[in-house]
Amino acid sequence: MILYYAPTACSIAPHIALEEIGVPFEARRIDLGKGEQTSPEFLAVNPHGRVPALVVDGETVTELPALLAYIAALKPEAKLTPPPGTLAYARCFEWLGFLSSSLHVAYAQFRRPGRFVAEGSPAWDEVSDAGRLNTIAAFREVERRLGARPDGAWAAGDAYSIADINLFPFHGWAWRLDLDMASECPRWTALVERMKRRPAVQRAMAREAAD
Ligand SMILES: N[C@@H](CCC(=O)N[C@@H](CS)C(=O)NCC(=O)O)C(=O)O
Repeated sequence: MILYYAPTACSIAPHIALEEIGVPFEARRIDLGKGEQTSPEFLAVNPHGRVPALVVDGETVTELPALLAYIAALKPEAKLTPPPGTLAYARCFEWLGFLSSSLHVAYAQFRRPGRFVAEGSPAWDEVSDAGRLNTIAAFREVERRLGARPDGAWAAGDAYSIADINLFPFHGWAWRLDLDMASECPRWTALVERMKRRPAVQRAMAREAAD
């Protein structure tokens, strides 16, 4: 398997998940700042021009929820999803859906308004500013949802899961929002700090920092 990732991007989520299950994989870095996601070489892998992309048996799989669910299912013993049929299982996929369809899209509106309005449009700044507020609202919604969990719990239940892994990268983007995460999102911050103590998380972070 080959994981295409970019440092500081959402692709650290499948990177962590692959480290958690301990299967062999190759990590290939894409420099978004240099526009490598639109290079002919990468577009041949993912014509959508985004990371993460996971190549399995010559086929490319994209979209965080699909990648995380796929990786978790590769090694059920790692228990990266709650048992199917439980409420925790529903919560886990509720997180993946919310993060993908609401938080990530709001952040894209903030940072990449070109996905919403034409380049040079007079609405550019207004769209981006509204995207920032939408992202802050989504961050507060994450904290509210985590606050409904008992102290010390993970996002989807008593056990660590791909829901926590999916929450990880977005927390790191808060500095761009000018949001003080320690005071605004203390539960999310504590969850991320707990994750950083996991060897798999440390391995993924170290690889992305070193490459
Ligand atoms: N819906 C996609 C979103 C992927 C995405 O937007 N990735 C960003 C990095 S976090 C990216 O590749 N951006 C490059 C670009 O927009 O040019 C997913 O869930 O994987």
